[in-house]
Amino acid sequence: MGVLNVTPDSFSDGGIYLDADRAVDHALAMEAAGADMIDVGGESSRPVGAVEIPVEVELARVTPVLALLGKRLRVPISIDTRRAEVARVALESGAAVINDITALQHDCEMARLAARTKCAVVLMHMRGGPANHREFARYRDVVREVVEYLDARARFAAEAGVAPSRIIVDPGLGFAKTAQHNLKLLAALPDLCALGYPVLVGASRKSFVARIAGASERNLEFGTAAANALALAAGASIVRVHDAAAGVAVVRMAAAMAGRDRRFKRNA
Ligand code: PMM
Repeated sequence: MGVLNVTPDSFSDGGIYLDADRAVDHALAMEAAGADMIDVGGESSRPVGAVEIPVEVELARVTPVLALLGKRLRVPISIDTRRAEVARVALESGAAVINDITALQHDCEMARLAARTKCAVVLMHMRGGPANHREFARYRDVVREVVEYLDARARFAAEAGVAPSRIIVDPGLGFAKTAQHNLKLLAALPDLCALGYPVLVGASRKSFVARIAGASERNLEFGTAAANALALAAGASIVRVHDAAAGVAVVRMAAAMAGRDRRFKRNA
């Protein structure tokens, strides 16, 4: 999943793709690099000081990009939003996935929309909101609490009419989590996979990667690649990345090592 943040203030790529034509070029380049899905977001979830924007602003950022992408992109589009109004417009422009970092909790219309349109839904774990989640990074047992939360949110989605086969879960690395919490969750991904839904992991360029691997561009990219490779080996199905070419190389290598590349079957 290649990330397309159409925001002035996102953590790692804020401001770069606010211009719709540049955003579209970047999405097409990620597709050409092998990305299987493009995640379009118009609201920053930047850890410090993320400012709540009106829904009109979010719509004004993503609508032109979605309109252009709908005609040109072959891979599915995912819309990264907490708001049903934004998701509805995106789905009408051809998006196939709602990526909701509040796991359908922020907007009570979201579950109904997902059920009605039969789109896929990413349910991510977070506590608090984009502006204040850091204050909520306290757990007795982070793995158990995240797994139980996502289990409950998936049940909620299914009860609202979302087919279980369209549900994806995400531990929400960096959202109300310290570096230690993120490491515990990455190590325990098989527990999350045991819920039976595909697992999405978003480690790309997050501050815990910078803290552990180093904050230079190169260190961030290698740190991201290492986190993604091990997440895939532990059962993750989707990695959300800013550098699609690097992400695709990691996914291909991990898939081949797991025996899923037909060209290199182990017993061939
Ligand atoms: N991270 C960010 C934004 N959206 N969505 C999902 N499902 N999982 C994530 O980990 C996630 C997300 C924040 O990262 P960015 O601002 O660098 O895109």
